Amino acid sequence: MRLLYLTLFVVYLQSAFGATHNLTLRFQPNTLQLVDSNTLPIVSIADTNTVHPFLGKFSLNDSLVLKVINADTLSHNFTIENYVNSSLISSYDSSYFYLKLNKEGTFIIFDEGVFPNNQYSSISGLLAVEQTNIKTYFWNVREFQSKWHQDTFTGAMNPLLYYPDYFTVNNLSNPNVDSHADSRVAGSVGDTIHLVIANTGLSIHSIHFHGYHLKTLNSSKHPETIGRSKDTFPLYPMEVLKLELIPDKPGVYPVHDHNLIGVTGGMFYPNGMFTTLRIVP
Ligand SMILES: [Cu+2]
Repeated sequence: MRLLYLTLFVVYLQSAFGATHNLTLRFQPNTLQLVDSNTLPIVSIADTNTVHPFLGKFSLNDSLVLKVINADTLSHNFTIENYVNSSLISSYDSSYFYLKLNKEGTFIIFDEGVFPNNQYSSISGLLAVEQTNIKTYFWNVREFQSKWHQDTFTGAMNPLLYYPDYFTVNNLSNPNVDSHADSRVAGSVGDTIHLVIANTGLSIHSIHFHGYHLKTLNSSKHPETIGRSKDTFPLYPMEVLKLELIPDKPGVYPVHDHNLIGVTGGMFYPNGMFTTLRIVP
């Protein structure tokens, strides 16, 4: 009987205070394959050795025991917006963080070191603390200037000479976004679909949806836009938007950066920030 009470008490604690998760993230020198034959040296921040942007999904009031290893030759400032405030981790050192996930939303994980070098040359991730059963897609969008990448590692990077030439959704460009199931939005007429878009680049991107209007549920930088229903959504650097899509008709409709240079890759159109929504009856 005493054991039963104890078990019930533990179940109560877990529902009231959330589960505890262990996670290890690593700053790792890496190579990003672009949509053409070009590659870029970058520093990934992820739980595995991948250049796909990290996405950690947890429930509100969960706890996170987070170990961050810096496997790079340079120091990095580990930051999670609203949770971890620019913690310096020396080369080949590590840090532990204990996070109580009591703030709902999606937050950018990035290197808040020397701006723009560190933020730019690191692949930013997302921490999603969402209390929902609704199907949610996550787009981590950004741009790259291929010539800049050698400069970021020698310190010669000049923000006044920024002319990006590759534009990505989750580090993929058209046509590869559509073949990535976690990136390509798919559903049925009448579904409620959420889409979180984070701009982890240095440029403004304006995402244009064909076929449907979406509603802004949240914006980390422009709360005055919450509740608006429209088809084009500007995203400022480091802004996170949460949108709601309830498709009213079936079809395959394009979504793209309305700044048309953003639909190119290595000067080729339409090899950039372009994907399609696939809605079935
Ligand atoms: Cu358009």
